[in-house]
Amino acid sequence: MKVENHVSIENKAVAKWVEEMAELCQPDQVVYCDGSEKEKERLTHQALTTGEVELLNQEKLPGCIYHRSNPNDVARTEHLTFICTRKKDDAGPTNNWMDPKEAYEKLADIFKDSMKGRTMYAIAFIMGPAGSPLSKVGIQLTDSIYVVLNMRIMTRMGQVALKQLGSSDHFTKCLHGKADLNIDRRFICHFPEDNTIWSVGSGYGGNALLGKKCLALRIGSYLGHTQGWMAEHMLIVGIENPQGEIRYIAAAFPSQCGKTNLAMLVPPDVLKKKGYKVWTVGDDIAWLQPGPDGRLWAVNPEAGFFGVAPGTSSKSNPNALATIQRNTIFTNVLKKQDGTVWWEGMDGEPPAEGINWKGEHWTPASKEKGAHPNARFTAPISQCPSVSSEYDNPKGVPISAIVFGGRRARVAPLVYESMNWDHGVYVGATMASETTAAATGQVGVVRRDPMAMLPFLGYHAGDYFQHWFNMGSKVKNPPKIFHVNWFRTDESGKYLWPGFGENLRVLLWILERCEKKGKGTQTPIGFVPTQDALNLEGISLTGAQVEKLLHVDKNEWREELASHVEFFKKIGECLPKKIREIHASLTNHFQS
Ligand code: GTP
Ligand code: SPV
Ligand code: MN
Repeated sequence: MKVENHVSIENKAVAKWVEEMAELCQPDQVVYCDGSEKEKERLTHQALTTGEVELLNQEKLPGCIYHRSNPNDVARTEHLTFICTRKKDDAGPTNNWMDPKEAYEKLADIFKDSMKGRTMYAIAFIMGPAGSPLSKVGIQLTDSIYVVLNMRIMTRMGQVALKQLGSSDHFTKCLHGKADLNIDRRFICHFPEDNTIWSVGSGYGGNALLGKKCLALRIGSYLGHTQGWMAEHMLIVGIENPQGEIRYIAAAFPSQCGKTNLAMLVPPDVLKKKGYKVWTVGDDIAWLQPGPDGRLWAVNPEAGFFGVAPGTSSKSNPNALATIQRNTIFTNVLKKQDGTVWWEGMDGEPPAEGINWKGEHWTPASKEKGAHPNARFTAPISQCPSVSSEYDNPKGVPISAIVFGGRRARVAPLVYESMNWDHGVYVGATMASETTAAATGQVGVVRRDPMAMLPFLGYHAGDYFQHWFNMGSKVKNPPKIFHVNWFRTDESGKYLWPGFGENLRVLLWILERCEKKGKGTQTPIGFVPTQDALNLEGISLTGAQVEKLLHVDKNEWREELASHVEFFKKIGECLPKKIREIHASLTNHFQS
């Protein structure tokens, strides 16, 4: 087996592990990546020759490439994702579990000789800013150039990561292989006790870019639980007021529920004119830890966006659109005749024809969508016009408010503030959302998705809730906790709230509440803005619409609280007593 070193591998633990995995997978050669521009060019060139990626119009989209994944491999597969702890109970009732020994054997069978005729790339990467005490180093092995090219956008990769690792053997071992992309031989297995991830049979997003959901959330949440920090499915955004002060908010919404959009929000004109600005720190994942000043601090472990393309337009998310004009990888969107790209919900008329996400000729009359609903762009955060100067700060940013949210046509008001940290944890733990195309399976079904982490927890959900309670007592000035819902509808199914940039109005109320200023009415579920508390200058909403948006319907909430009990049953004995106590007290509030 040939080994190509573009970096010098002095770390013995790394070299030994790579050798063992190469022995298993039998690639023709092993290539250690350095993360350089030259390497990117070389790999892109190779992937173009095999058709793994296609070149887009280099005049209009410089540095951009296109990838079409296997049509059976276009979203995360939650039913094929496993937490492999020695004790089944440690994975908890919300995760699929496999015995580690069985999982290693089963996957080794699939990995065995699977890279014959292929190259194995070894990618050292950091999740988190270089030099941050919160950062973690991983080594990913993969037989997909598409994955390497994505990892170099999404993470700090190559030399910089090996330098940070030094001679330490503390790194997450991430083995990834496409094998034959057979869904019956697809498994995404996490071994938190061994700091190891094995993923086989998929080349898509969260299944294959192992630094993202696998390391930064599943392994991360497990490490956070043992080490006293938190790994969360949260965006991080900074709001600058006209006085030039910036406050940071972290918000957890399930997949395809608006994190990227909120993270890159463009203020509506009336607020822009007053001097409000919005800064993007992260759009998907936050690692949070108590700071020495008694506040909670957050870093974004990623260096890029793996964002949902459909629905991205100059109206909904102009910052995203500006970010993806160069050096971007487009996956499963529609490729136009002129070598540019299109998706449903983009500006202007649909193109007269193109090649759709399945590789078929497409016209607006086609039954099939042009872009897959979970089509994505991969782009460096540094290209975002609203990128925060703090995104690379090893210390992170202090968090003033935590926001939970989901897609709820009914029940949940536009915004409400929890009564205190513990009640806020309850709000997060019992949140629910309608399912989306980010994972395979039915779309539009309401499911409980605690803290938007249901598919991303690396341990028992009950212990996770307790960890949240404990973190609150570790932080002297914990952030206030809120819940938002941009997706409430009227009788005809239309969204009541205009959303997108207008969401800043809600964030401003949230920040006012953090400073004990904004006006709120107490309801049994917490504080909602008074009718006049939200700044609605320049948008046309009637008083009746605002009332509907903020309404807390007693009957709906009684039903909602009753259904929480079903969820508690699922969590079982590990459910913290405090959750039941808060449930009892909320139920009481609704007795009258
Ligand atoms: P993941 O990357 O899967 O974690 O998704 P995300 O949470 O980052 O969601 P994203 O911002 O990409 O938005 C997903 C979909 O929700 C897109 O189709 C958006 O257009 C839509 N969306 C986002 N914000 C709003 C909003 O405020 N109102 C409405 N109605 N739709 C929104
Ligand atoms: C999500 O599904 O929450 C994503 C996309 O951010 S993936 O990387 O595929 O998990
Ligand atoms: Mn996500």
